[in-house]
Amino acid sequence: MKKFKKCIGIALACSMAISLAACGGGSSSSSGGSSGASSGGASSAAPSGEVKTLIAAHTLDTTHHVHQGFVKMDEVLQDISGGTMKLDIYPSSALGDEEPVLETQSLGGGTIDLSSPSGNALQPFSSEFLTVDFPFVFENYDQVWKFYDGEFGQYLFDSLEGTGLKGIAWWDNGFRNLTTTNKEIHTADDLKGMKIRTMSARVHMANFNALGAAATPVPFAELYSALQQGVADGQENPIANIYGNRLYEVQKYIMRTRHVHDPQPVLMSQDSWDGLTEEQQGWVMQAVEEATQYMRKLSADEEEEKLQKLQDNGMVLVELTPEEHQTFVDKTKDVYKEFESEITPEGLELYFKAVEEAKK
Ligand code: EAX
Repeated sequence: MKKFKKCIGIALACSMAISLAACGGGSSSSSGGSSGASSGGASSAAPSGEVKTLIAAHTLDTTHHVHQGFVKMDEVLQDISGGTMKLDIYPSSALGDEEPVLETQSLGGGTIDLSSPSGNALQPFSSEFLTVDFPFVFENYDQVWKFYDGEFGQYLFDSLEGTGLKGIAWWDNGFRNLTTTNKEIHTADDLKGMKIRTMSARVHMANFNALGAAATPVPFAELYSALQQGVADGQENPIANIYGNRLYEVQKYIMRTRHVHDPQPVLMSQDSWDGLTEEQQGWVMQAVEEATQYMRKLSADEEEEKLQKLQDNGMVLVELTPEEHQTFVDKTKDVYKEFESEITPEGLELYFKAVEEAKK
């Protein structure tokens, strides 16, 4: 399995190198003059006068707070490095889906330096990341950021050691909500037999199967057309993603289930990181920290506004009563048990302790 994945990763790295060259990414993009500042130069620091360009990839649209986070990071990076470092940002799955992008990053070589995937895309690299998808754990952002900025967030990043990936920040995707094409959902029973698109994340799939639906994994880039063609009867995503991908054109109802919070960590290729000077590493960390504060605030601030825009565009908001909401909680309360044996005892203990702390 491992070997097989590596082959895919290498094939992807090659095809991405070609597509990057075709897009004019990498070497030709330095604003500071030299054409030598490229994605291929990760193993040595850029000589003076050259601009070190980091390639950043994500799956979201340009209105999304993840994209805006990278834009902010680029601004800060250019500013504090005196114009010697910058980002080239590839949104909307331009360089591929989250897991293949991570595979490419993990192989090094600077084809892709940075990405910000859903936390669960890291599960093939560290099974400790299965915990991030456990349903109905956090109720608000205070709890979420206390949790990820604390000991367990660091533990998850540490668990990536040796994978070729380095976690440098915890960004936000958002709390996920259910939408459907033509059926109003009030209780878990209403979901029986419905095909619900999920990410290919195993806990998400188990969650929707436990609710009586048939979890149907589809890559994010294909979600709109999958819904349009009736491949699935509904899907689940944070409000910003539903809005940014115009899912209101193919979905009628939105239920505020907030069934799981989805962290969107920022990952750097370890090889790219190791190729930076200490000073450059310091700039990257300062830039990503400023971008983190910025994007978290943007995400929270824009949620209600984007929910209103979904309704302005014809979606019907279904607010669940506490009793209705509880039916979803009850049906999924044992989902985490299916995955416990894959997580280290040390990790599980730390996880439960950190959840309790975050909710105090
Ligand atoms: O990580 O696939 C999804 O539904 C995710 O929310 C998206 O790719 C952002």
